[in-house]
Amino acid sequence: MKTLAASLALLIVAASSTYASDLALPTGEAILRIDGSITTFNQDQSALFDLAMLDALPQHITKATTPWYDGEHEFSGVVIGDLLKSLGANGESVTVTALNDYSAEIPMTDFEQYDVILATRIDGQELSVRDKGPLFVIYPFEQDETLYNEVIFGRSVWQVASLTVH
Ligand SMILES: Nc1nc2c(c(=O)[nH]1)N[C@H]1C(S)=C(S)[C@@H](COP(=O)(O)O)O[C@H]1N2
Ligand SMILES: [Mo]
Repeated sequence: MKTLAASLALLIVAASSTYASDLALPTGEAILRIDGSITTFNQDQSALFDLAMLDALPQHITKATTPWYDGEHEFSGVVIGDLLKSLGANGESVTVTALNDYSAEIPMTDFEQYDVILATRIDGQELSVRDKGPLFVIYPFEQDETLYNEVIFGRSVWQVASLTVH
């Protein structure tokens, strides 16, 4: 009986440590912090990501003409809705904050309706900080032309540093 109790205790410890390590710590420079109403963390109450961690997730391409670059370009990165779901995000909106402290409030319904990506690349090249990188919120402008408006441009945050779910 003692061994059974010990085994059970071990199982619980093993299960909880598996849970805690669901999201590995970044080994490179952390370029994204997600916090607020999420259930998966790797540092205190936050989920930190480096570029390699984002690259390891399913990638999505949005080919679109945007107000920020001449002509059509291919943006690639993770679908924000998928990323949030994988962290157990639960909320009405997401505050997206940039390196320059610009921030925008994006209703969760946008992520349910559209494959909005957190682009890491334009035409296969990493987005540098001087070129609105390292992360840029890109809506699928070609999928729905009504997205081409000032409200959505305002939610199209470049130089993204963090997402807060609430
Ligand atoms: N990081 C960052 N992203 C931002 C902004 C900003 O000031 N900083 N302005 C937003 C707003 S309000 C709009 S309309 C567009 C403007 O882009 P533009 O200045 O390149 O025309 O970017 C959006 N994304
Ligand atoms: Mo704007």
